[in-house]
Amino acid sequence: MDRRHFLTATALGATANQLLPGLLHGQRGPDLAESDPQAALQKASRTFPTNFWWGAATAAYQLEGAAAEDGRKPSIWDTFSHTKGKVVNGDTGDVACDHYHRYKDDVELMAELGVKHYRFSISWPRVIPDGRGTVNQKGVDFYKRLCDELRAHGITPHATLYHWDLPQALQDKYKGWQSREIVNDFADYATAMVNGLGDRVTHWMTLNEILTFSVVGYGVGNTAPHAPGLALARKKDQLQIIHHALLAHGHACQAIRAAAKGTCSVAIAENFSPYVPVVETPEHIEAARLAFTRTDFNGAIITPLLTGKYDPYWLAQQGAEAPDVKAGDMELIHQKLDALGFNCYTGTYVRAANTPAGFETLDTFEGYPRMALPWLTLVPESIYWGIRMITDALGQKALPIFISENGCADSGPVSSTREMQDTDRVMYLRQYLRQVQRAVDDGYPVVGYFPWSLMDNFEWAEGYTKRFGLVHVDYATQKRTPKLSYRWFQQVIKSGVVR
Ligand code: PNW
Repeated sequence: MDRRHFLTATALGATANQLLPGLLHGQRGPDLAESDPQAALQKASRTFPTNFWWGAATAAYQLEGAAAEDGRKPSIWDTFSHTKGKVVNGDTGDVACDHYHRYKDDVELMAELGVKHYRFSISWPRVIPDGRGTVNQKGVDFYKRLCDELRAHGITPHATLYHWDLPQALQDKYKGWQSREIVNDFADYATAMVNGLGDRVTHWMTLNEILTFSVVGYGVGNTAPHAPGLALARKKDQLQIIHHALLAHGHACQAIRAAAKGTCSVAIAENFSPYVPVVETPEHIEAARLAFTRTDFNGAIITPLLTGKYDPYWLAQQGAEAPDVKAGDMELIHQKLDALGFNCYTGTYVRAANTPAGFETLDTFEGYPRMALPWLTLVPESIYWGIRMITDALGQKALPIFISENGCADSGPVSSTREMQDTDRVMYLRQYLRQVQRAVDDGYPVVGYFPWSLMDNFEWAEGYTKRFGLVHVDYATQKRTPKLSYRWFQQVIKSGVVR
């Protein structure tokens, strides 16, 4: 029995089987492996399972606009983007892609692309403007309309509850994620959303990228800071924020399941750091495994999420900076997940070394290939090793993984008169997707892929200067134009093959 068949035969629980029918059972035509190795190699090469989740991803503040409409109140990102000098060109999400009004056109673009899954986020201050208390029905109704439109086109909605737009009221009231009070407020918000949308949404994600909104939002000295833009110098303060986020996730998982009327899938989208063995030999693969568990911040986030414990090696290194943990916290954090979302953009090369930690990470030099953002080095194998380490380093053999984000900013051209030839994005996505396919072939339980992003949108501190979309947006006219990468991805979905 090979690895893939072993996994699919033993690993998946009933819930996953109900939600992912046929997906992990290798429905890729006859398996020729036993009879003809050469044919099997060709057959296996670059094909995806027939029920693979082909999707696209976005987030509320980055594309909705309508910032003060129908009762929505400000989030920390409204405040931050309206603060002079925080975002390039003083850009804000006030209008963004005007998706709030143009969602029907945007669903049409998804349908034409061929995606059957769509990952979006709910704006907390749109649906509970003060963060706690009264639900704003007009806000909930927008997501009802959106979900109805998606479902009418055969597209499954995957809703993320928190993609960084914290209600400003909660930042003002108790300093947002710095306070443990947020745990209950977030769970109440989750309950309200399942009550309001649970007849339309069965696939939920709690949080997006704990590391980014905690350490980059509240931490120190980042050159492209995020809201609320604080610079808490003590590492303990940052780790406490992470701890609150982990608790909020756990409490929300319970809240979603308690409020759901039928079967639902609960996940989280995390950008844990993938480490790539620079040479794929056993000693360097072991080094990658050690790096995965021992390096900041995997041991602080993905390890407790999936195993219920902070990594012991990591924790010992924190000393007095370790977060305060109350009785019962780790149990609350450690909720069984139906799936794990992996946001993957780049990674770090590693090799075995005679160091106390047992490995060393390698630098990327100045001329190393990177996409149109300084941090976005091209490391396609990061997506394979990230998937693999969830199983190999954290022992999560039964956990379906989907790529909840993967993509790059392009270097143009931004002409609206002819096709946008984003050949750099085609190159980037093709290389990463081949590595996803490699993980599928190796038998790792990869169930879906959501490129970031469906369309150009507000790229946080970079404003509108960085474009991650498969679809170009002319912000002056709101005209949408599919780029070359959209056509390329359309073919991938249609054929189930990455070429
Ligand atoms: C993600 N890094 O953030 C977010 O989830 C999206 O909202 C965002 O638009 C997208 O990636 C592109 O930036 C990241 O430094 C921020 O490695 C920073 C990093 C990765 C992802």
